[in-house]
Amino acid sequence: MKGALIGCGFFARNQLHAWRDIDGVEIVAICDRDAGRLNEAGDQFGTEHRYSDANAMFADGGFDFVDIATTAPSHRPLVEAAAKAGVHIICQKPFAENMADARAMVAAAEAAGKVLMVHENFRWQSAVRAAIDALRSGAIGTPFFGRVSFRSGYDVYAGQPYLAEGKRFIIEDLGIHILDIARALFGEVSAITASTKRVNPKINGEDVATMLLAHHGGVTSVVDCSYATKRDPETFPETLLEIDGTEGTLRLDAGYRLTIQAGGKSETRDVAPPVLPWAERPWHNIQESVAIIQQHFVDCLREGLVPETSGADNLNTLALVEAAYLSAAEGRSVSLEEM
Ligand code: NAD
Ligand code: 89Y
Repeated sequence: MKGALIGCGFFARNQLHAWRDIDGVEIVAICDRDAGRLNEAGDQFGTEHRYSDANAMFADGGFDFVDIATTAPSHRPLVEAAAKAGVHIICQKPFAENMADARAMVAAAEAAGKVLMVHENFRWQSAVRAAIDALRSGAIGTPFFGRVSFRSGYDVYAGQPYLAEGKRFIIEDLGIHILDIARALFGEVSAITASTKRVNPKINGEDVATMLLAHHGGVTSVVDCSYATKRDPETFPETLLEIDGTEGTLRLDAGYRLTIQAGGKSETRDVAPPVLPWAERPWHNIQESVAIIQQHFVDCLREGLVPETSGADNLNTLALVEAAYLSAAEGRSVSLEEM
């Protein structure tokens, strides 16, 4: 299976490492408007075909899928060009800048008969996946309350300076993952209420968001995110969980400790992710999930299956992001039907 990658920036090297490790997959072409980044990635990964223009790359072809690793503003034109070129697509989050673009991208891939998956990788982190699997297996009965929490003071602006510049920040960049985990755990959402705050005066967007979700299945969840939390130990980039069910509780605590209490028993497991050979702490958690989600994409292509985090599925995560911003702006609960 041959692939191409567009966007050789901060995060793409994780994706390139992960593709290199997947059996039977080769990245044969890369593209970036920035010649320095293009050549750095090309030299590191030995990629011969290098392009500054994605349309020229699609015109030359010679690959089965494209991995779009650029930031959101370029996603719609690139997904549409990929669909027109007749290749399968994996696209980074945030999938799109608004719902209209996201729906158009899903429609373009459907019309072309190509698979479109969003690189929504946090639900694929092995510690989070262990919690999802335990919950789905009924380990604590029927859940009725959940807290999905990501609080950190890690300097994400150093590697991703654009995060400090946008009018929107934490919900669109990070909260999107945490909201997606809430969906994976508790199902679809009927209404959301959100409040946001900017604590760091050096950035333009919000760096704190607290969201209350009403899920169709009856769970109430709190999704809270912060990049203004100065604490020791620093837990970046761990997502912590507290879930109450009719038969017990599940906790994913700092240090990747998963505790399930039910039927009078308490079991704590170490669910720390491995540090892959090309990974480094503290990013190893996210890096492992990149390898897992890309393997999932390849498995789905080979077996003709729809990826769990398909473009169509991700419309519901993106709708939560949009609804959260609307709720915070208007100071009211927002029904997802409004999206
Ligand atoms: P970046 O700005 O460092 O890199 C993006 C690269 O894309 C740049 O080199 C830029 O020149 C190139 N580019 C942009 N538009 C292009 C176009 N039309 N044609 C060719 N090249 C183009 O960004 P980043 O920090 O690597 O983030 C990329 C995406 O990955 C973002 O959407 C971000 O949210 C996401 N991300 C995801 C995770 C995760 O865990 N899933 C983590 C970090 C970043
Ligand atoms: O861009 C973000 C992401 O997707 O995961 C963590 C991050 O790099 C900074 O918030």
